[in-house]
Amino acid sequence: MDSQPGLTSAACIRRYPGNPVLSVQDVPYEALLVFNAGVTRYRGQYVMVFRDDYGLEPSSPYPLHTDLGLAFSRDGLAWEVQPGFCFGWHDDEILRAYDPRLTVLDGRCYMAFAADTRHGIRGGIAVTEDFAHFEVLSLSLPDNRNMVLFPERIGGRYARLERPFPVYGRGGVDRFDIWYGESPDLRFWGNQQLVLGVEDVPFANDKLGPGAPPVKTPAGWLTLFHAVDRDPRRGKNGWEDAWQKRYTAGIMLLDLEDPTRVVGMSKLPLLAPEAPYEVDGGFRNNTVFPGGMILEDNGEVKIYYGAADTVECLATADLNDLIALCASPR
Ligand code: BMA
Repeated sequence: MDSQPGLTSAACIRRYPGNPVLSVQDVPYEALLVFNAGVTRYRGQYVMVFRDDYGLEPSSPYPLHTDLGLAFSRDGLAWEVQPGFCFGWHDDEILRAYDPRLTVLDGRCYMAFAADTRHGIRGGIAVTEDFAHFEVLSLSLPDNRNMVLFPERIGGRYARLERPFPVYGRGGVDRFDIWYGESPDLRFWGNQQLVLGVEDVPFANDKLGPGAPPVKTPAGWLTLFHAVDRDPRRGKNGWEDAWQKRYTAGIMLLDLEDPTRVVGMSKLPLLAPEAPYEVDGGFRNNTVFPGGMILEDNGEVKIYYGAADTVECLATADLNDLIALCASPR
């Protein structure tokens, strides 16, 4: 499949009228692009760890640095950014950490993240209780990223979704799928199994990746993912000379006891780039990248996503509508 037609968001999706919920204007230190945040509720407040790309050389469209910033909120809508980066992880080998996803488990907050290193892209898991000190528990082999940790043990083991990047084995092009892995201690990971192949998602022709950490519902683990379609005819659409990809968000339900089993998946995107802040004026337009999902007591689901790799946004939907969207068996 070379290209995809226009894609639209599901009717049940409501974009927050105050979008974006976070942009560079809200950040009291150097910031050029703030996006792809992890968001959770922890100890009575909403917490957001966001990606901040900053510094630019005049001749290049690419930011020089990436670190992670921290914001708190009482309602998940208005955010107060804390002074300074909370996770600036780099040394001679590790170039940057980015795309955090937050999971509260046994009263502590775990952060899965991607790390660019001199020897490949790796998926990491760290733990914190105060967002000032993080202990890195594991770092995968390259190339792997988009890890999300489930909020409880499954079959007695910690569980995650992940997205390795096989190249030779998948024909030398992007064809990246979502996998499941488990661990006795969050340090050693194994028993990996395929969950969802890119060929099974009608609105993707390039790659997939886990989105927000899954949310437990009576119908299964509600799971967001990003899906990419690439069209070689797309030209300049952001800061780079060409940006051929479109990132949409998909939704599926995984079996509660055996999350390697997809019990239903929407055949259409949940969220597709349509709003001005998703399709225009950003670093990489036509990109929505979900990283946080919160189920409220009244059944509202908050979905946090990076838009155009430039700002952080919020959309909401009712839990029952999201479950209904997944009703079609895969
Ligand atoms: C992916 C990641 C994301 C980013 C997306 C679109 O590979 O780097 O952080 O949002 O590309 O640029």
